[in-house]
Amino acid sequence: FQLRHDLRMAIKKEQFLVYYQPMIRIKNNNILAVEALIRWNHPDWGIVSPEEFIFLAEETGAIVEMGKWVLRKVCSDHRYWIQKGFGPVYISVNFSGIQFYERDFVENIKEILAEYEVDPQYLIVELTESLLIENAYKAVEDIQKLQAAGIKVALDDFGTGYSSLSYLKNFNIDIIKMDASFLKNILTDKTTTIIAKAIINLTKELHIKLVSEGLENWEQLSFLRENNCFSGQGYLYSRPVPLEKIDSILEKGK
Ligand code: G
Ligand code: G
Ligand code: MN
Ligand code: NA
Repeated sequence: FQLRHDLRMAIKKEQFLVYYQPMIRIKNNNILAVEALIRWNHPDWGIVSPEEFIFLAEETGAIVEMGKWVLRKVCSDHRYWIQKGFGPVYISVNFSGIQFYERDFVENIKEILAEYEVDPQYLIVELTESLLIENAYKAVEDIQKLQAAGIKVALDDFGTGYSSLSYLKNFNIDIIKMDASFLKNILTDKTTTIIAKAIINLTKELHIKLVSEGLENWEQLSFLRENNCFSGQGYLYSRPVPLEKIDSILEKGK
């Protein structure tokens, strides 16, 4: 299939882009961090979403090189923001299981950060629940290694797996990203509202920072305000946008 073939050439042909989406502090609208989201600028198809090609990249193993490319780009953008006077920006990067279970996963990250002289404390590694249970023993070990290097660990799509509360006990997580399905249903489904409130309170007591994903409207924002949720991310504040655009957003928030 053509896309699979094209994917192998995409790094060399410089067709990948990184878009960024801000995570916002609910109580004051400050930008806490930006999430890096890869895009593929395909010569025939235009901007292709990772939903269309991440699984292909995983199948062929191309995901490993792609992931390193993303991290290098993120480091280079981080430096550029410092030069522009925005101060160091926290950047959150997604990793899939194939990447996480690579033998030198942590070492590779540390090397790239060092290569670009980026302070590890500004990197957030996003992992999913299902990834962690694949090999819980190694996951615990590598999360420790990441944190020992100063890197922060986020649990992405929280609440969607078979989960979930055992993760909080067994893995030392810095940040939880509550899946968008919660905010989507809080206004119509009472049970969802109760669970979302419980997640907000639970993470607070555990001193874990909570980011609510899929924040699209003012009603959802009021819910997060009323319940003192730490952070939100979604179209209400900004879609994932290319570098030029996130620049002007960061500039405003400086
Ligand atoms: O940005 P959104 O459009 O469509 O992203 C779709 C999915 O692709 C999300 O689950 C996101 O976590 C994943 N994704 C985006 N960028 C990357 C990346 O650089 N690496 C990995 N492994 N997944 C990514
Ligand atoms: O799986 P992960 O959480 O990494 O991916 C985030 C995905 O959610 C990306 O595809 C991103 O484009 C998308 N996204 C970000 N904000 C919103 C939003 O407010 N609404 C919806 N429906 N999707 C969003
Ligand atoms: Mn994510
Ligand atoms: Na998510």
